[in-house]
Amino acid sequence: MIKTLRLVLGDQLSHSVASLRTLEPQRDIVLMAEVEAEATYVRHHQQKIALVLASMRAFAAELTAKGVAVDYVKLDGRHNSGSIVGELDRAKARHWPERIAITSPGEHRLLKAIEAFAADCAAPVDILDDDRFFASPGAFADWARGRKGLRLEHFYRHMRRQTGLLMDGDKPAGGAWNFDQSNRKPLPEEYASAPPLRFPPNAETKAVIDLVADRFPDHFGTLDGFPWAVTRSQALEALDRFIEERLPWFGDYQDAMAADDPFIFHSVLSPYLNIGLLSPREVCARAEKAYRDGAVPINAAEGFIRQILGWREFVRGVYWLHMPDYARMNALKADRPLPSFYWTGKTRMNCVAHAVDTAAKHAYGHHIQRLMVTGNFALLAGLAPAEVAEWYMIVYADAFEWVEHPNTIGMALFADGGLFASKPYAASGAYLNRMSDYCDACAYRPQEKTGPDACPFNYLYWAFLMRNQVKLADNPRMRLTLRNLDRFSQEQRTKIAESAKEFLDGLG
Ligand code: FAD
Ligand code: DLZ
Ligand code: SF4
Repeated sequence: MIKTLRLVLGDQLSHSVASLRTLEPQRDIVLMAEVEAEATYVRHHQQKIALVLASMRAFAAELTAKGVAVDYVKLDGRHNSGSIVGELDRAKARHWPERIAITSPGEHRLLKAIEAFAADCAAPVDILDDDRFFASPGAFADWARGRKGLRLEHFYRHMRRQTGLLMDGDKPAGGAWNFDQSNRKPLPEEYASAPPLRFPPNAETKAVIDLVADRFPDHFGTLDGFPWAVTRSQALEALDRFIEERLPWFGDYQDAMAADDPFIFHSVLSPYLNIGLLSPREVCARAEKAYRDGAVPINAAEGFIRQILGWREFVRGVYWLHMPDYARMNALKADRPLPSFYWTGKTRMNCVAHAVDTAAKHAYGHHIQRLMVTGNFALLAGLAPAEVAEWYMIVYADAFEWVEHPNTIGMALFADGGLFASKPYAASGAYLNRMSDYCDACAYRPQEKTGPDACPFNYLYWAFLMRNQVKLADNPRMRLTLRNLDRFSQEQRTKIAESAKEFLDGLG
């Protein structure tokens, strides 16, 4: 009889993950299972499924090479039950373990399923905290307790002090907590950025790619040119390359967008962080070292570390504090169905077409593309938050609910009523025109406010404010904007409403 059956999920591919920490190779068995349900509870991008399964196989091979017994269930294995809990049941019957160890899953739905399994299981089941993060859900809840609004900046400073990252004694390195003001530059006409490292698939990864193509042919996106690292050592190479070649300019151009450059100076490390090939601690430590060594400026190191030590931890805290209700929030009562161009990219809006195309080809979009193009459009057009959240879960390789839900429902759509965003991230075409080159080749004109040639973001922006004026009236950060709206003549309002109606009716 084996002592402990240890489950490792597809986003827990860290050798130090809690369920492996006290592993006794002679007496324990590690269970890893490829299951249909995890690929289809939302119909993930084909590249995401291939990334997770290929990385699981590589991780299992690493464990086996270390002398660990791994019970690995393949997707096309005989009698595969199709679900994680089904595979736990089958493994229990195969091995009769004394106990079962599971690192707490990253998504609420799977945690509930595993808790139900544990309640019914004759052997004790230890559901262990996933401590690969800087802050546990409990520590976040302690920090949040009694606060009126949850603000990233307060949490981030708390985390800087707690971890000592970018701190000189009790003072922030570089003399300020936040260098965001210098991180909003549009790209110059001429610039050069090195693209992220690509990793040609080995035979096992190719087999997974074929399997995914066979089993999930209708899922969004393409598998062509699958570029992803599937092992920790490859992910470390990708990290090295980013620190050397892109981090120095990350800060300056963090908010910029370019039609021909989907990655610009971004790290493209989120899938590796989210499935456990890299740890947030080591990634932040590398960025800090580059700053201390004089290789990157403070606005780059700080801007990058803030995303991981700040935003990534913060949104996870919000998720666990408010699930399951969070997934259903709809403070602005938005109910328009997702237009088909979110899948096909067939729209005259060049910025949106590019965002969808980048998602299909690369299973990627950088933050401003997600927030200010597809997110902003969804906010302005009043798309139903649950449909939008499902879209974001589907189209990106890094999508996991704990990070995707707060970013979509809270940050992009303000559907949580401003739980942590101090105002909606609504913007007209002027913002997109300033921060990107999409408008140059667009059928619409960013300078025109209404009418058939006007950029839809322009009239949808004001129509959004008109529609939500009462709901937003008490928001101090909206006062100036709403005062501007009050100055509009009835004729201007009518033109905006007509243009918006015509455009939205045309969405079908
Ligand atoms: P970089 O720009 O290089 O940033 C470095 C790292 O910081 C990222 O790898 C990521 O781990 C972290 N990070 C940056 N911004 C955020 C943020 N807002 N929240 C949490 N972590 C952040 N990120 C996901 O990992 N998974 C998602 O499913 C996801 N969904 C999103 C949905 C919407 C609507 C929006 C607006 C943002 C979403 N994000 C999500 C956050 C962010 O857009 C991605 O983390 C980032 O674009 C990943 O690309 P990168 O690795 O090149 O990031
Ligand atoms: C994303 C994913 C996919 C596509 N497939 C599997 C799988 O077959 N087996 C597995 O253990 N994990 C998979 N995952 C990751 C899970 O969806 C993830 O662990 C949960 O969403 C919790 O974050
Ligand atoms: Fe997007 Fe408007 Fe610019 Fe066209 S004109 S690319 S729709 S912002």
